Amino acid sequence: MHSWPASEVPALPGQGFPLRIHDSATGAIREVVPQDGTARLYVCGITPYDATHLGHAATYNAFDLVQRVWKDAGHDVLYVQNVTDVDDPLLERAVATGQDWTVLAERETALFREDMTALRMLPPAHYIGAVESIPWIVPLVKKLLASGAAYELDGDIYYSVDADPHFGEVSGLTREAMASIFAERGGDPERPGKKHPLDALLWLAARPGEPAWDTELGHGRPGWHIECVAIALEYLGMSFDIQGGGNDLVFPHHEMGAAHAHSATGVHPYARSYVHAGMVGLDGHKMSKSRGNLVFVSALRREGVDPAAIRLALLAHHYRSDWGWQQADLDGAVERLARWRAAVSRPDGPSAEALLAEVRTALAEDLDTPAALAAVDRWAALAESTGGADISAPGLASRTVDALLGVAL
Ligand code: 5CA
Ligand code: ZN
Repeated sequence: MHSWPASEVPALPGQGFPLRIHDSATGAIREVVPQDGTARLYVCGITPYDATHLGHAATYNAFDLVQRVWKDAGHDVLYVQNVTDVDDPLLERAVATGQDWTVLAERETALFREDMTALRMLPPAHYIGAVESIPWIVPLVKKLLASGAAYELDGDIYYSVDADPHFGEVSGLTREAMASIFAERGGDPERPGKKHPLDALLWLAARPGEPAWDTELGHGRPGWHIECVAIALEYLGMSFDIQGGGNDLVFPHHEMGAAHAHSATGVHPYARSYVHAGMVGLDGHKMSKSRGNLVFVSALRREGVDPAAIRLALLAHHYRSDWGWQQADLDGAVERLARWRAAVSRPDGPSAEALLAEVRTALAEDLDTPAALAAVDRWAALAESTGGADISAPGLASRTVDALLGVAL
């Protein structure tokens, strides 16, 4: 499917620093070293049954910054994102609201593109739907069946978690913890006939009233984890740099993905780093489509909120922390945006070279956006109080904020 338009990334003098970022598998902040100059990133995309909420936006903001830091450090970036355009929650919502599931998915995906464009998120080079990826999923599942890493159960096909000796290394969870999370997040540990309760669906035989495709695996539709593996392998290959998403995807989604991919290719690791953004909540609960406690990006835009202020509100929180959205987040961001815009609108100001270095340093160290924002605040305050004689400073400060934080002043 088509992606969305790229906003310009202004050129900055000099070069940024190598990205160091937290990896869930090792629990450490490590330097990411792209193998051949090209940094490869896969980020789990939306399931398009509702509009983009601020939690989604926060997660995509984090991975947008990853790309900006990489580009600033001189790398090309190959970015891939999926759309889970056929899956249980989408089909259930379509039935509940009497809509055609394809119409629902297309409408919400279109709105997501608009939101991402308004927020100046860099677009993926490949934006791929689950339905589009079926031709790559089928041979992968066949391979898993042939090697004994997958088995059939009443027409469905399961991945056998015992097939991968590395299973468990992404999340580091105990089997007990896995079992309880698996049940909460769409797994079916109780189903009779499974070899292991944690075994995950690769392929679902057609259910009455549900969409299905005729393939060599039979009439059915793909499971969720294999969708992302198939798309990532098609465009990035094994051992790509970062598998990203929110921390609700650590287990089972990214654990299973790593295992499916290892069993299918014999190569380890699937991704060099697994990077996870914190959950954004509202009124004490994770913002989620199923709970309905949502603040939509598109609703804020309709109310006339400047998308740059939405983005600044997200940037004020460290990407790894879980936090609760409050009106004060937006009010603070609107006020900060006005201060920054006033500062870069002056004819001259204090030199912005140190500011550029500070923002680069902060972002390269595990995307420390609160520190980056504080550096811009200090520069803006100095511009306001003492002024300065550097006529190139407002332009450089503006380009720094635009190129590295994605906020156009
Ligand atoms: N389609 C799958 C991924 S393959 C999916 O999880 N879709 S989603 O629409 O539920 O979420 C899209 C992205 O937003 C995922 O990376 C997810 O981890 C992230 N996300 C979902 N809810 C939140 C939240 N409340 N806060 C932060 N990130 C969130
Ligand atoms: Zn995914």
